[in-house]
Amino acid sequence: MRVNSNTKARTRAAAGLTVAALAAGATAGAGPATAQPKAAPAAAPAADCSAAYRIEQKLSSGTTWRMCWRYDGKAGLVLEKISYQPKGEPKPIRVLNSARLGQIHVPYDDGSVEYDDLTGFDFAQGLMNLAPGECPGGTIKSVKVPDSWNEDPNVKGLCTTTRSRGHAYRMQGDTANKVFQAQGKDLLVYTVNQVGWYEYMTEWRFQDDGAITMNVGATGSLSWDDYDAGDGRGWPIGKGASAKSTSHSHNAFWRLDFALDGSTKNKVEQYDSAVTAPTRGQRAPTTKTTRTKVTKELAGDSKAYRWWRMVSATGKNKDGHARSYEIVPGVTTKYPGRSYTKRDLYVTQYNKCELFASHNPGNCGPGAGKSVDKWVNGQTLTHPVVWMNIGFHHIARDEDQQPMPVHWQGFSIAPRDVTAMNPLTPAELGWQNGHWQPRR
Ligand SMILES: [Cu+2]
Repeated sequence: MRVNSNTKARTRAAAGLTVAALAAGATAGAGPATAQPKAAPAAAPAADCSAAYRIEQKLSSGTTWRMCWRYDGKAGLVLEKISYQPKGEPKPIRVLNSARLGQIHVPYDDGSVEYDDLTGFDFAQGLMNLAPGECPGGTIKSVKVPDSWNEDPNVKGLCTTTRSRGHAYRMQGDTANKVFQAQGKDLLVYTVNQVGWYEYMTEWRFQDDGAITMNVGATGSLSWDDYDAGDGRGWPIGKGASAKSTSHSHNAFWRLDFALDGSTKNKVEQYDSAVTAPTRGQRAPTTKTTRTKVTKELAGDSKAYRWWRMVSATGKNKDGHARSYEIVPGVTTKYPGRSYTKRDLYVTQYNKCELFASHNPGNCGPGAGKSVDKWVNGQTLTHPVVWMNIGFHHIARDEDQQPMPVHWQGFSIAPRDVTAMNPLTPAELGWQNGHWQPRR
């Protein structure tokens, strides 16, 4: 059982003090996170939001990400109007209207309890102050929590920073001493939300190659009241076998409202490949890939050789190919215990009332249902919304104390034909598009 709201409020107040004490102990102005927000460049397009709610980062490799943020009383951080502008593109390319969590569902293995952390357990209220050192090299923005329980509703809770991710590419040139290589850079945007004993990191990673990776990391502490799994559904975590932590699942949902090239009339496609053993005369097995156009709402499952993409209704790259974003599912342990966790991916027709994958608070009309699986009912997709369900079965281990190391779950979306070439192609190689001929 988790702590109740009152206890949790006390817990959070105590944690807040810790952060304040840390901040007070730091030398004023010394932390990298105290860097001043950068002024918007003169060439910035018409603002989609006021400066306080704008995130704009030009990465050293030349790619600029732009977006607006707001903070929802249940969903927490919501990123909107997200656009990507690699070097060489004359203007920002809109990718998403809105990107946010859609639920974190936490059922315990012994059947004693399950939590819907966003809609039922005050995930958004639990926004935590970040110490400067938690946002290395970045900026911590102040977030006003709607209907805050605290005297001061403002939390220094949103970090935007950059991080290296290692090689973006490497290629040996045609002379022995020429190596083309680049180190990838990412914009990171994250918050930490406390729910009971847990602290969830909601991390959005915007890569300079156009990919977006979204992850939820769970840390904090194992639930203190769950140390007595006498029914054999836990794992011993203290000396001997007296303290057992009940195993449970974290089923995280994301809701992505795409708007490729500024239009929500995107098309969904599913690709499946089948591998066939060699027939007489063939030297190797053959693989055939087929495309299925998804024109109606979908409840889909991840599997080997399957992927989906969202295709722009209007935009083409300089090769004349329709722009798209591929959905790259992450590692998941699908929880079959509830109707809404039974499938990995849902695509629903946009409905402004459909915001949470389970226990949706809004009344979306008679018979509409309260969970995402119910909203897949055959509607034609003219404005598809993607819901991704990534599950993690948490069987505690001795190393989970103390604090519990962050365990991550999430997935990516990756550009497919958004640009005609690698968006990080160095100028010298810009001519090597398609079946190029060696130059003499
Ligand atoms: Cu857990």
